[in-house]
Amino acid sequence: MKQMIDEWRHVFKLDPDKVISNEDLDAVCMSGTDAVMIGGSSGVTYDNTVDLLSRVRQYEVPCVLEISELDAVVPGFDLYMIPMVLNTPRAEWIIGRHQQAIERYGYIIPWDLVVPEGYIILNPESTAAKLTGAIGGLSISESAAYAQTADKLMSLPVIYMEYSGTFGDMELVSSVRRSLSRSRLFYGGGITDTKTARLAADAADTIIVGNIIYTNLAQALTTVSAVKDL
Ligand code: 1GP
Repeated sequence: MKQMIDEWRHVFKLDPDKVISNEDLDAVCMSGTDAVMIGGSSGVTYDNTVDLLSRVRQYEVPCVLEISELDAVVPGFDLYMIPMVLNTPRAEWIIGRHQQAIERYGYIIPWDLVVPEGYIILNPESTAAKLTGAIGGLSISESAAYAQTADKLMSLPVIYMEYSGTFGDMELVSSVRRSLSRSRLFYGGGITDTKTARLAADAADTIIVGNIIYTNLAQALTTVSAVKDL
């Protein structure tokens, strides 16, 4: 099951705290994207996560949960993505909450469906950066060193470069990708059209498209073919 991520080039990320009509959800799930990821930085609850999962489950597209809230972990997803923030001095976001979760729920965790993600949060204005106290203004070499720590020391299967809300520095992203040996590089943030989708897909292994789904669905849908045609 976990191997499916090696094939992903394009993922739509849906926020359980945002409203999406059945028609728009149909377009997202039938778009040809490789997976739908459910996750958000605020307002994620058990109820809104169950609701979105049950709607996406009417389609064949793989559906994975990116866990940000322990009380909103819902059974029935294909995979569970677990962010471990690399560029924060606050240990709770690297390992602390994870340790507490495992102490409480370790006996029921389906480990074969769990995929840890080494997060590098690069937009200091984003909710995730503020929440986790992410260190901003990272250079290429500092970012690559975080990524290599996750790749070579921690053997994390995924590094996620998170620019949520703004389009990132593609030179930095592609340099980080070149420094990796085994981890897959996910990129998310500010992909809004064919051009930004192609640039990001050139720099990273997998691109994540989020907010534009809610502000301009037609343009969001063009990002799928932009990547698949590369
Ligand atoms: C957010 O990386 C994703 O977690 C996607 O970012 O919402 O800016 O597309 P956007």
